[in-house]
Amino acid sequence: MERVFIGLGSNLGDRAANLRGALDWMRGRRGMRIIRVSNFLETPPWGLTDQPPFLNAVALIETDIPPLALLDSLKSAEAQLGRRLGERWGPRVIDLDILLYGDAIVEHPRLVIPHPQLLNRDFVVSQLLEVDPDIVFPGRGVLLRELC
Ligand code: A4P
Ligand code: MG
Repeated sequence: MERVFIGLGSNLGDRAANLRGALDWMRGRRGMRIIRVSNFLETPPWGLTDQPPFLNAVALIETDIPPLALLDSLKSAEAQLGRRLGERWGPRVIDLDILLYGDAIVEHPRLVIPHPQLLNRDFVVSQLLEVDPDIVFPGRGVLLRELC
């Protein structure tokens, strides 16, 4: 089993219900177990700033689903939960990102882990540390909390 941190974000519709819907989806999934979930945090839009504020959360799960299969699974969850394709970084009902996957480093055309924007987004770092203050950042051998 790998320890995987999933970033959840929503800025359309009933944002809290959307995050809860995604967590319920994970709970019902074979090969996936939720260990801990951060608080839901309202954050100003990052990247494309002309859009509504987000509600963000981070979940720590244990899973034996390999990284690319997990990505496909999360993408299908997004579609089931009502996400329509939109512009990059634009408003969305639900966004599910793989932030960290154990200590794996993945550089694939469809998947980059650690998530490329992770260290640029303070709210992601603080929610990761809320869920586990002792995360070691893959590849660097340092504690995440010492990187910020
Ligand atoms: N992809 C590559 N690596 C990953 C990964 N680690 N996890 C690829 C998930 N997906 C990954 O993602 C586009 C493609 O990225 C996927 O098909 C996958 O192959 P997407 O979710 O369809 O589109 P996106 O989310 O608009 O793009 P991107 O680059 O994933 O953006 P982010 O980083 O998800 O940013 N502001 C606040 N306050 N809170 C937010 O949550 N989120 C975004 C989206 C922008 N601003 C935000 C927030
Ligand atoms: Mg995304």
